[in-house]
This record gives sequence, structure tokens and C-alpha cells, in this order.
Amino acid sequence: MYSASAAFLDALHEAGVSYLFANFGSDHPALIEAIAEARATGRPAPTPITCPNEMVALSCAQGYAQLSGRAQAVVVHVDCGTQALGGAVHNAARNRAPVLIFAGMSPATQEGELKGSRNEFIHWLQDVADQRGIVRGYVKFDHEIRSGANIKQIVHRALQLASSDPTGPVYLVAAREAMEQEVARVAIDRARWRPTARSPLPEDGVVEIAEALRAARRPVIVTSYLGRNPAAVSALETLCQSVGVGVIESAPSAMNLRVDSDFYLGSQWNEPYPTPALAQADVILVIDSDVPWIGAVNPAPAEAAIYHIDVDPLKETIPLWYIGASRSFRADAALALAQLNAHLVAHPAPRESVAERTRHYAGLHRARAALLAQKETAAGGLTSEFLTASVRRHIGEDAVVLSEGVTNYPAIRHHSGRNRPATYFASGGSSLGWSGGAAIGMKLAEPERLVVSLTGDGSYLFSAPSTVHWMAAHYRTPFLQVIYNNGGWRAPRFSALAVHPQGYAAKANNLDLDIVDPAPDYAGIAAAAGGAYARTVKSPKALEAALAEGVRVAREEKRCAVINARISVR
Ligand SMILES: Cc1ncc(C[n+]2csc(CCOP(=O)(O)OP(=O)(O)O)c2C)c(N)n1
Ligand SMILES: [Mg+2]
Repeated sequence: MYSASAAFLDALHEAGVSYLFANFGSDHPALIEAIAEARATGRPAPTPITCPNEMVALSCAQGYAQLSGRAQAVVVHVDCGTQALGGAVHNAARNRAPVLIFAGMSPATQEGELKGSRNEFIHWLQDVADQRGIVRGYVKFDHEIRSGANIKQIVHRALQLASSDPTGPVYLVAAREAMEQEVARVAIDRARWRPTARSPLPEDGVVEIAEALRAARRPVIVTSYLGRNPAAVSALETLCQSVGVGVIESAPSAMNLRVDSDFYLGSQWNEPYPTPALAQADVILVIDSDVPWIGAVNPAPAEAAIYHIDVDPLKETIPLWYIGASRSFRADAALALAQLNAHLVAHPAPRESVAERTRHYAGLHRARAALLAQKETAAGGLTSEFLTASVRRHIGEDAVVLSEGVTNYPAIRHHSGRNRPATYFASGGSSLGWSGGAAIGMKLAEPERLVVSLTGDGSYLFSAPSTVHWMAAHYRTPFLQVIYNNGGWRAPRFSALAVHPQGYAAKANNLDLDIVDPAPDYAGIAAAAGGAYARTVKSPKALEAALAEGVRVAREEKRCAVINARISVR
């Protein structure tokens, strides 16, 4: 007997899916049976990873894809489990994370007509009008597997869609009877299901952008995540050197350029004032960014020429979106940068102007570095700047940093360093709670790397830390986690005061945003759930000792370390 579920596992395995981040239910008897059969008979299949919370499951798959580029599978329970994926669906969509999500459906028969027919009361309760509608606004493709006969083709098509630009999550469902069906074996030629080829710039676009950069007085590049493809990082630096162009990261979710590069000008976030290098730019090249600037407070100069490169330059899933680009190109960043570099080798920019621009940007770079160094001293106590700089000193250049610092996103990006590709990630979305599951996914993708999750205290609670730390212990995916504990939710306070600077909220003592009385024992949660090394620290000195031990524990004892850092709030 070869079931549709066995074929489903075979298709995932053929496609290179290593893990099923799974939260099983009554919709999955065929799948559970097929996994047990594969195990008993030694047939290769993806390894199930039990995720006691669905948002953690999808965050794991997202983290895995962020570090490796490879789609994994998430298995959830009917409409209920789909809803419990929660905001992780938003994060995966915004981050363009390739993931295959599979949910069962309530059985399609109720009189025992077919194997898998209804036999539990919940099967009536879970029969809903539009299960796929729960996630339709967020996935690239949603489809019901109606027959087991071509289930392998459907899985390969779904993964091809997920892995083709713009990449993203896909959602498949199937009723129990379809997954139980006995099917013939279908041979698949993997080479015929590859992602679509990446798009280059058109030749006239290469010439126009290169000429504009060469002729500019103050050209800048704005990016958020071109470094999701490590090949683009070195290509960007080559372009910077051959033209003399500064790079601004805008709300970055990837490492895009060495922070030690002369052309690295730092990152901008929600600051309510202009970024000087952006304000002075006459040519701006936006590559891979969803929010390159915030027009009301930090606009691109009206007279600047704006060029735009993105695999989705129209941002087709963001209803209100425009940046006034004079030309937009639907192209892959690494390919486009390589084309620009090749053009500039053949038609080099005048040496004098490259030297002048390089001096200018190197000067800005050095001034910024000096300012950051001043903020990192212990004189101010346990500030987020000091905390991040200490983390940087302890973890080394190769460690993968995940940031979910919220009001401390800027401090974390400014002070965490990062000079190698794929050493910094954020969720790319705004649904908090990504960094725990994502750390596990990254650790599974690259078990030898030190993974470091830096999270707000509120975001830590959103991440379902008891699930995360049980999983990290059980599956031996140890990571270091540092909680930027500022006593609750600072961001909503900032948001309110930015709109109502002189209002009642500005004068109130209590805005219902504090998580205190009692202050949760954040690190203790991880210790209780997964035996993590747990410390709460309140001073720079205590922090240093805890970080040294935390890194050692994560590296040598293969155990998570969670440091709850009570940072000083200004
Ligand atoms: C799932 C989800 N719920 C609510 C919000 C709204 N929100 C944005 S920031 C924030 C507080 C985050 O707290 P914390 O992680 O401690 O960061 P802080 O603001 O203190 O820097 C909340 C509730 C959100 N972004 N995502
Ligand atoms: Mg907080």
C-alpha cells in the first residue's frame, strides 16, 4: 500500500525539504502513519520537528529559509492550527520566506464511504466555509489537493511557486480521504521543477543607472535586504568602490554591507528627522527595500533622480506604495549589481570624482563610527548600546544575530557590528515573536554557527518562550538569547507621543504598557521549559560574566543561555 501521504513525503524529500515543523491533529492519521512507515522501513523522508505552538513552527521554517534560502514544510491542524500560525504568516509573507504550509481539512464524507471518513465530533466543528481564506491575503498560492493521484506534482508546483521570485509562503490543504488514498508511484524529474530563472536588468537600464551614478555628485544606495543573497553583498561593495557611493540601510532585515566598509553609512529607522546623506543625495538607487525612507519626516530630496531595482518593484501586496522612481526595474539584486560592475569595468568612472566621493563617504563613515564608540562605554550603566557592544565582543564575527529589539532595533543594528554576509537578520515583518522559533530554524540550517537572538521583553513573551525552549532542548538547537528588558512595551508609548506630544498620554504615569508587578522571571521561563542557563543582570559587570558563561554554555554544553538584561531607559 502506497498512500497519498507517503507520496507527499516523497515529494518533499525529493525537493530537498529536510524538516516538517509539525503540529499534528485528527486531520493527519494518514500522514502520521506514512511517517511511521517511512521510519520503520528506512525510507528517507523529512524529519518531523514537534512544535507545540504553530507560530513557532512557521517562525522556525522562516528562520531556516532566511539562513539557507531553502523552503521547509510546516504541518498544522485544519482551520484551528492555521489560525494559530497567527502573525507568523504576515512575517513570512513580508520577508518573502519560501515555505510550504500544509493543513488537513475536515473529512469530506460522514457515512464511512471512504477511508478517513468522519469518526470524531470535531470533524463537524472543523468543517468551515473557507479554510484557505484564512491565509489567502498572505500566501502566493493556496490550493486543495483534491486527489492523491497527482499529489507529487502539486507539491512540486507549490514549492516551485514558493521558491520563484518574489519568493514566499504557499498553503496546501487536503481532506483526510485524499491523504489516505492508495496511489500509483509517480517518478519526478527534479530538474523540471526548478524555480524560474532570476531576472537581469535590461541593457539600457544598466547603461542608464551606471551613467547616473558616475555623473552624480552625491550618489547613495538605499537597501533593506539585498544581503538575503550573500552574493549581492560583495557585488555591492565592488560597486561602491568603483563609483564612490554611500550605502544607507533602511529598517534592514539582512546584513547588506560590511559595517567596516568606508561606504557604510549606517541604518535609518523611525527617526523623525532627515538622514543627512539621504538629504544630500542627487542620485538614489533603491535596491531591495520595502520602506526606503519615511517621506513625512525623512524624505528623499525632491530633485534627486531615483532608480529602483527589486524583484517586485511595484510592491504588489502593499496597497499604498510609491517612491517617485524615474525608472523601476524588476530584477534580481545580485545579477543587477554584477551587470553594473561589468559595465563600470568597461566604462570606468573618472578617477578624480571617484576619489572625491570616496573621501566624502569615508569621512561620514569615520565620524559615525567615532560617535558609536562614545555611546558604548559603561559610563551610562547598562544601556542598550553598551549591552549590544558587549554582545558583539563576546560572540565573534561568524555568529548569526537575530534582532527583534523593537525600540532597540537601531541600537542593535548600530552596535552589533557584522562584517560577514548572513550574520544579521530581522523578521522583515512586524508581527512580534519571530526570534525564538527563527533561532531554532537557523540552528537547524547551520548547526555549527553560534545563533544569538536579541529580543525585547515584550517580544520574548510573544515568541511563546516555553515552546521555544522546550524545542531547543529536545532538538539540541542551543542558542544565546538576550532580553532587552525595559519593563514592558516602549514602542506604543513612542507611537502615541509622536502623534500626541503634548496630550494626556504625555503627562500620564500609566499608559497600560508596562509589564511589571510582578516583573516576569523571563530567563526562568527558559530554564523551566528547557533547562536553559538563566541569568538576570542589572549592571555592566554582571553582564560581562553572564555573557561569557552564556556563550560557553551555548557552544560547549549545547544548552540555551537566556540573559534577562534590565537595561536603563532614557
Ligand atoms: C503580534 C504583535 N502584537 C502587537 C504588536 C504591537 N506592538 C508593537 S511594539 C510592541 C511592544 C514590544 O515590546 P518589546 O518587545 O518589549 O519592545 P519595546 O517596545 O519595549 O522596545 C507591541 C505590543 C505587534 N507588533 N505584533
Ligand atoms: Mg520592552
